[in-house]
Amino acid sequence: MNLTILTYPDKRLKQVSKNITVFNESIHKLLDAMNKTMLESNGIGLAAIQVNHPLNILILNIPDSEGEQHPDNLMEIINPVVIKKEGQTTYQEGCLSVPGFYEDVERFETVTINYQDRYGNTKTLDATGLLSIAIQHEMDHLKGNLFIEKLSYARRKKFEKEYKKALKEKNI
Ligand code: QAP
Ligand code: CO
Repeated sequence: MNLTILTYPDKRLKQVSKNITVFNESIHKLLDAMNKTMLESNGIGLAAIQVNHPLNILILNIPDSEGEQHPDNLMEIINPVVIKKEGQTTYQEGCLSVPGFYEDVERFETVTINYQDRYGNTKTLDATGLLSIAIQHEMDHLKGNLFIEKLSYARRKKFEKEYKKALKEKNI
């Protein structure tokens, strides 16, 4: 399966993703292809909608304290639902669909989610730190939202200006 990452301002990123009801081989193939695409693009998180599959699937591979990623740390999260959220934290976020732009975003400090694994088994996860931030970032994708939509008016203007300039320079 060959996947390409959609980038802003592609309207397909605004689609609302749908739940998975059948946990078959085609879902496993999509998950494996998403993992390959994420690793090749130096990502730590990817939602299926970013590769043009509007399904409630996200994957994460949070780096260790040395900044290294390990295949064992891959998380596959299907049909996530936030059941608890607490506190407040700010982190300089980026996104594979908004390449080259990073900005501070406010998130809940901790979230608890219910989700399903690739076999359809239901799980609960208590997330803190970067994992919590990444889950919230990726779950926004499932609703058709990008992190730039959470910026203040002034920072959003700064983004539009910088991003348009970068797009122009790429197309020389
Ligand atoms: C989402 O983001 C995230 O601009 C995952 O040129 C962000 O993997 C979770 C990336 C912040 C938690 C905190 C971005 C790669 C990767 C770029 C990513 C780029 C190359 C972003
Ligand atoms: Co993203």
